[in-house]
Amino acid sequence: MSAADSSVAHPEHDRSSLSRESLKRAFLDHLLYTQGKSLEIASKNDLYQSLAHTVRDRLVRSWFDTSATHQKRNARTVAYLSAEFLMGPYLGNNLLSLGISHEIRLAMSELGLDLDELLRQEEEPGLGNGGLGRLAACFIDSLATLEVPAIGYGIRYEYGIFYQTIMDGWQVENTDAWLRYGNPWEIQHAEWAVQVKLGGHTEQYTDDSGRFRVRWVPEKTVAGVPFDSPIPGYRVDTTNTLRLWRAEATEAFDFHTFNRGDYLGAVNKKVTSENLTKVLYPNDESVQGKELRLEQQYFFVSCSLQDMLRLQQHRGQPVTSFHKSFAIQLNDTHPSIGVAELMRLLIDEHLVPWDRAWDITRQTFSYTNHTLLPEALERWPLELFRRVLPRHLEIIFEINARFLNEARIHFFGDETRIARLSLIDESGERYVRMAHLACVGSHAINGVADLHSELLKRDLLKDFYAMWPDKFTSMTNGVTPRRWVALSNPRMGKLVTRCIGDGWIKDWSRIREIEPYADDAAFAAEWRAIKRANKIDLASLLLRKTGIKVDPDSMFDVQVKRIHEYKRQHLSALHIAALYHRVKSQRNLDITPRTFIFGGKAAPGYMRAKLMIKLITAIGDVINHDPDVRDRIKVVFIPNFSVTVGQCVYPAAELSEQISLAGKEASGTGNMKFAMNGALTIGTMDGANIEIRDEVGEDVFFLFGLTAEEVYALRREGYRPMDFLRRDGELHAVIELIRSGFFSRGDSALFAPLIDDLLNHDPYMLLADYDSYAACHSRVDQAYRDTQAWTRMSILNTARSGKFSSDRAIGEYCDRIWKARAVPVEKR
Ligand code: CRA
Repeated sequence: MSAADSSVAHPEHDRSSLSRESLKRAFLDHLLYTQGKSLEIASKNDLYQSLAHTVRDRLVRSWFDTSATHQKRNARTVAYLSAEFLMGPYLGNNLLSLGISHEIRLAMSELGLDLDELLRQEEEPGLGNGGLGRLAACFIDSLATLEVPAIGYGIRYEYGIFYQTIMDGWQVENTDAWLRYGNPWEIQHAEWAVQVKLGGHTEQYTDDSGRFRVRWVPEKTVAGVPFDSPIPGYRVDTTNTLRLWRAEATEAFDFHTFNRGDYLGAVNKKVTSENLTKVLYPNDESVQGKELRLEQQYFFVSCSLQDMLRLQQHRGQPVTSFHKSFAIQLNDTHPSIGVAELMRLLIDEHLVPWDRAWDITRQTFSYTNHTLLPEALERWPLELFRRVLPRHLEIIFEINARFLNEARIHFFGDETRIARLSLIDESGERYVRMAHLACVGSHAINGVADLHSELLKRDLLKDFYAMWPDKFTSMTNGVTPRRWVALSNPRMGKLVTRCIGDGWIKDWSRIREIEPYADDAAFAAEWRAIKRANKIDLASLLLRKTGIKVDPDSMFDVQVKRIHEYKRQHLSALHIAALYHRVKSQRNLDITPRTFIFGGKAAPGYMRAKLMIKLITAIGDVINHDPDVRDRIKVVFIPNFSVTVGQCVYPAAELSEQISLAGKEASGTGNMKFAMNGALTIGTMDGANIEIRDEVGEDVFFLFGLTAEEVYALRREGYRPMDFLRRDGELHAVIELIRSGFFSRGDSALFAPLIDDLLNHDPYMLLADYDSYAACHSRVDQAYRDTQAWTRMSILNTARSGKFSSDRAIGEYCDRIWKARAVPVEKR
């Protein structure tokens, strides 16, 4: 029995539908009636689909008891609006929530099937780029587990984040046709479809009662169809909903074209409408300013707001108390058009007067900012915006005029500040500033870690902070201990449960209770054995995926995250090349054997990031094959890092690389997953690293590098990377080695774009931090040799990671921003 199946009784445990016999029967029924197969001829996918349906059936009862309760109680509902939900595979997590993994495993094995193999069949829905999308997934897990009424609203992309392969060391993108074999976790609700207008123009008129009104005459209308997936809380009766919208052509629209006799034209327009939700933009923290992207954002936000208004009506509540029923969180600026859309719906369609509508809107929305990077700040060229959303532009102008009047009183005579605050950037070509719309239309604004929130107040949003200091708050991110410990690391879960019970799964702060075991030799030995077993699992995955054999007794030093210059994977690459240089120049060098593991995707158009992947794989290629290294250093790049791969990586890691330039990583959440699973952090004073270090203690954290303050100071003084290079002989040699083409079969031009940039500009200050990083790694090297001390640190690290559960984060959002509470579900 795994930790996941521990003694906590699921409320439905006594139900006969969860018995092994009925699970088996239901499974065989689905195989026959849903898949149309018998056991003898079923494909692996048939088996997986049947099992998934069997499990889904067992969620349906609590799913609609949940919505019935929420409706009856008219409970304040959190609507989490996010362009991305990076859910990861559902099956394992749903089994965990229901508490039936053990029974299912037995049921399957009695049918001669292996549950693990079926779990591996699931294609994960990769509907997100990285941290932001995965955060949304952790948050809806916590909302359900905390029994808070909530709906996740997003887009049902037909193609999620691309599937990454590595060819000759380069990233190659492949389409992710995740829906190819069907998605058993969704239910389509055609009856709740809504219509979304796009383009066209507006007209003013006076209605029958003499009221001045505006009519939006769209160029086209697209239908939004909701696809719902159940989000069960862990061992509670609450099953919330993730509602993702798919774009379809509207029939009305087709008829119009048909009537003109243009059959092919109608079909073509149908295809165009459906393009809206075809593909996820694969950029993490950079915007492309593409019309389709604005349409995607508007589409899902409009669908979601119309849906909430429908629910409001269904609950028998007036639109004017919308803000009492819904707390809408904007996950970054992607859904911020919601501010203008809710205003439009209230004013144009529900005839609510402006001031009242504005009041409702502001009380409804709150905004989370996720980055300070300028290239991620969304702004739309005004003309493009007008073309897609003519009515919204008018509304934004009106919001802006009223807002700037208020600002002028606040900042009397300070017109440069007024221009900075404006929702319209008029410094050159005109743009609509989406972050400003989000700030003005929300009652709360938060950053995702304390440093990030401070920097928002000091830099990016300083004018808004000066105007409305009380709107600003900090909410440090968190991750769910269900998926990231109980499900991913069952060995550790079992050990912890044996020692302190299984309360940690729902209340991760209780993990503290293992702290005394840090000095218990037997516990430490088991802890080590578990890490080793997890490393062996990962080693076999690496062998399968890359053909590279690694030593499970070497230190697993891991950096998995999106590939980005600010995250500085190339800093690690420089250090690895330096280690190699050392090994080559000192024959008998005594080093701790290490396996450097990398994983992550580069945005397809981000050439520098793609070159960073090539640099890592190229260095690895030389090192992995050089007999002088004697296998003491291995470098592996795992292709297609995803939630599924992450579940195998975090539990096996011993050192977690969190090495962004201070002030650049808003929070990070991988850092938390590593810490919970007992990997020590080597990191800078950036994002949530700072808080991790505060919690685990400075002696359990390998700190290096400039602080954000020092980074600013150095930049102010004028940063000259060459000054740092001259001081460091080893670094100089390494850079020359790369530059000479040593790692690129003599091609000295290949890495020039990266290297020249480091020497001349180095915007992420690798050279300034290099020394400190390399010295820190020497301390890591020494520390790892003392196995007992290392294990002790690892245990303490996990024991003190209690703060980083998304349950804590969601608790804070509920108290401080959403004013939402738990509503236990009444069973029918
Ligand atoms: N890329 C930040 O960079 C943060 C997550 C979630 C990011 C991470 O440091 O942990 O958000 N920002 O808050 C982002 O997507 C648009 O900005 C991220 O995932």
